[in-house]
This record gives sequence, structure tokens and C-alpha cells, in this order.
Amino acid sequence: MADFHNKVVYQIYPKSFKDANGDGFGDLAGVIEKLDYLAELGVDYLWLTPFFLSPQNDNGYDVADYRRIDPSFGTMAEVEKLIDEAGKRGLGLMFDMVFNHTSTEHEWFQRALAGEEKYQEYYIFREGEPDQPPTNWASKFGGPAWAYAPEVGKWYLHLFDKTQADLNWENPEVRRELQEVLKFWKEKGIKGFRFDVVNLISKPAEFADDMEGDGRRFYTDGRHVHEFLQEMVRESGIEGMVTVGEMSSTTLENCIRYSCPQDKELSMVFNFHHLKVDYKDGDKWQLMPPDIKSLKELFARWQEGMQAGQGWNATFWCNHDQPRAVSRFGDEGTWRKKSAKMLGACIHLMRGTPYIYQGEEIGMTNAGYASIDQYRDVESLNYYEILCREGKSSAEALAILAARSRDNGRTPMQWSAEAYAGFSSHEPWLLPPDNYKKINVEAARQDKDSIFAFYQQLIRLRHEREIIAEGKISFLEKKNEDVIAYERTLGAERLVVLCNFRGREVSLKEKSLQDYQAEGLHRVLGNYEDVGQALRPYEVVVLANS
Ligand code: TEU
Repeated sequence: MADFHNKVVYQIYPKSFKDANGDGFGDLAGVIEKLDYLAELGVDYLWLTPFFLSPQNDNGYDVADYRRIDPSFGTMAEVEKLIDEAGKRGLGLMFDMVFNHTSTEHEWFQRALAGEEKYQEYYIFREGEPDQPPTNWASKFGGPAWAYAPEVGKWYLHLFDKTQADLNWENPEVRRELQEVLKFWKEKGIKGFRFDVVNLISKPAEFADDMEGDGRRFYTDGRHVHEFLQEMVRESGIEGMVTVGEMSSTTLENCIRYSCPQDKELSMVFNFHHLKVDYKDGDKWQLMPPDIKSLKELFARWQEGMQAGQGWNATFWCNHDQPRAVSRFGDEGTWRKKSAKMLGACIHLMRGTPYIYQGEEIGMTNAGYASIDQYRDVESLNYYEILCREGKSSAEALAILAARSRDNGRTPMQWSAEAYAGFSSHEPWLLPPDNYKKINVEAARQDKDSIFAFYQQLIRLRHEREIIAEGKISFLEKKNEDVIAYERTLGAERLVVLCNFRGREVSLKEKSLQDYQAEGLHRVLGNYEDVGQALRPYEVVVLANS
């Protein structure tokens, strides 16, 4: 049994977690302060998003030096203390490696701009006239994927912001440099890595215009990606560590290869298909309510498909790029607590390793901003301009951002009802929603029936019951438009999870709750006190025969 199957990972966005030095930005000392809280929750690993030296144009995903700590987060001594203190509490650290691109402030890029050919080979530079980008590809943050560097009279590729230049993985020297970075952090005593957009690293041999899309089909799950990952893992000696790859617009077939043990690539993968079920026509910037039927179909396809191919999913609803799940798939009003618990159980009891994003365990909601001045995210600011240019009114564009902006997931962690949610003594870089006075860690601690307490139970269940970590999964109620349900089995053991995604009572179609009970299954967890006749609003009930 792989040792990450029964583990739970907690994601920390340090800039918004806890500000220890009172400058309005979260920091590493703040994370150290809250380790006891995380140990109390019961998680096993902490994934920290990047805190490396960076101009912060994309909040640290624009790395200028992979081995130095950005002073706004703290010092190397604090990182070492964090590793040490976390270890004492049984928490393993996972650091975030942004290897698809570097900041244009990275020394390599600066030397490339200064004309050093060796470093131009580290990136993807192309000759061309200043008014004619090499291809028509689009950046994921809006606008073209190429920027012209007048210093050298060439274009460079940036799939994200223009200050995030894509690295040239075809160059073995680049790959060796990155392997050294992994060795450096491994030696510091961390336990694992998260690899940012790592399925985009292998670019095509020829760069051509994309007549059907934005260019992604040419570089997503690219031609050498599996080779590159195998080499990286082998050469840097990280095989025994826990690793997760962020896979953008990927396929099931590739994700099996990325995560099946025999290929020796990664422990597990994030995919995002289930987080597009509220994108109208597949467009993030067009609103529609989530389509629960396709959500269920996607879960079934990925859960059963990864099982068949021996791949392993990282299961999650939230991260620093996503709006809050309770606002999106649940109900942030009347049914906030019930729906947050249901959502938690729905993914924690699946086959895969669950991730909790800071604040999810207390049911934090979207930001609720009403003015563009409140946003900070580069993608949100770009798209606000784009939407307005396309003819949307400012109010319409703001309504879209209110549902879709990445800043929804980046508001400060709500620790208490004190000023600035107890996150900082200073006005924070991004404001918390007003509801922090009610929704906060201190309040959750005083409530026996809190979302926090429910998450503790979910984590404990995974640790205690092998069926959750290792059982087979098959989906139930496939025709039911309101319910996501599945069964786990391990030998003679059974565990059935039934989730109502509606704010009203719904009935089961295949078997009633009474039928399950008659088969010898009893309630082991739920967000109502008993088992009812049908599923009540946002009810989750977990039944087992042992
Ligand atoms: O995200 C990659 C990514 O594809 C998303 O940001 C995506 O562009 C967005 O959700 C689309 O709406 C990773 C990091 O998680 C993100 O924070 C970085 O901005 C990005 O890579 C670039 O490093």
C-alpha cells in the first residue's frame, strides 16, 4: 500500500494564512504560529504555495530564485524552523515547484536578455518582426502568449503572464538545473513536492498557428512529458517522496501514466475537469449554475478510470485558483454548514488523496467584492479589461469576477471576529469578506457541530478505515440528477456515500435508505443526526457494514 493513500494534505497559501509581523501580508512565521491548529485538525502533509524570491506579479508563481526565500515571507532560518516544528507534530511539508516557467527577473532570463546565448537556450526565444508574434497562441491569463524582447530582437513564449517566461525543457541543462533544485529542498528535510502546470513543460518540435484553439493542443501533455518526468524523478532521487502534479486540460489516459506506480513519475495528479461544470460553453468567463449531472459523470469517469489504470487522483474542490466550493456547489446562506460538510465528505471518501484548502474546513465563502479596486489577481484584472472591451458593462464584468475570480480563494484566513479576521493587525493586502465576524476558527471551535469538527472526523475515518484508502469504488445513482453517490468495497466490507446536492429533499432512485439498512449497512457519519426517509437538503449520509 502506497503510504499516501491514507493521508490528507492541507494547502496553505502563505500570503493569506497568518501575518505574524503585522505588515498586512501572511508569512512563514505565521504558518509556524498555526502549526498546532493544523495538528489539531489532523492532516498529514502541508503543501505551501511558493514563497521563493519573486517580484510577486503572480503571487510567487513567478520565481526569480528557487533557492532563496522572498523577504516578504521570511528567511531561510524560518523555513528550516518550519520544517523542524512541523516534523515534531508529524506534519510533512510539500513545496511548490514552478518549473514550467521562471520570472523574467530570474538570473537566467536576465542573462538571456543581456545576450548570453547559453541562457537564451534556457527559454523559448524565436526570431521575428516586432509586430508579428511567431504563432497566434493565447496566454492563459489573456492576450498573446508571446512577448517581444527588444534587447535581443526576439520573441519569447509565456503561457502565463508576460513576466513568466516558459523554460526550454528540450535543453538538458535546464532539466539538470531543476533536478538540483529538487535535491536542494530534499536535503532540507521536506517530504514532497507539488509541481505547477507540469503537463505543459514539453513543447512541440515546430511552432505553428492553432486554427482551432488557443494553442494548448500543441503543448498540453506534450510529446516528451512522460520521459521528462521519469528522468526528473530518477535523477533527483525523489522517488520515495510524495509528489503531486497539477495537470492543466489533461486526459485520463495521460493521468494514468503520470501516476501509475510502475511508470515512476508522480504519486498523484490534480485535474480540473470537474471544476468546469459551471463554465458555459467551456468558458470560465460565462456564468451558469453547476451541472450536477456532468459533475457526477466526470467523477465517475475519473474515479473508475484511474482505478482501472492504477492511477491515483488528488481529490479537491478548492485551491488558490478557484472560487470557494460552498459558494459554488453548496449554499453560502441557509445551508452553509450542511452543504460544506456534504461537499467535504463527497471527495474525502472517494478513491484518492484528499486536499483541504485553507479555510475550507470552516466553510469560508467567496469574497463578495463589489468594486474592481478590491481585486489583486493578475488574471482577474486582465479579464475585467477584456470583458469590458468585449462590451460588458462594469456591473456585468464585476458579477462575473464575483463568481469566478481567483481572489475568492485568496482572501485572508478567518481566524477570529477581531479586526481583519484576526489575520493581521494591519490592513491586509486583500480584504476578508464581512462574514468573518461569524465564520471564523474561534467560532468553529466553540461549536461541537462545526464544519471543522466534521473535517476532523473525515480525516480520522481515512486514517482508521482501510476501505477508504484502499477500497474499490463504483458509482451509484448514475441517473439521479440531484445526487452523487458511490460505494467502496474491500473484501466483504462495504461503505456507501450518498450526497444530496440540492437545497431540498430528494429521493434515491436505485435503492432507498431503508433498503441499504436492510442489507446490514448502518450510519457511520452524516450531517444530520439520523437516517431519514429520503435525503434532506444537502444531506450526506455514510453507511457501512462494519
Ligand atoms: O495554475 C495553472 C492554471 O492553469 C490556473 O491558474 C488556470 O490558469 C486558472 O485557474 C484558469 O482560470 C498554476 C497556479 O496554481 C497558478 O496560481 C499560477 O498562476 C499558474 O500556475 C502559473 O504559474
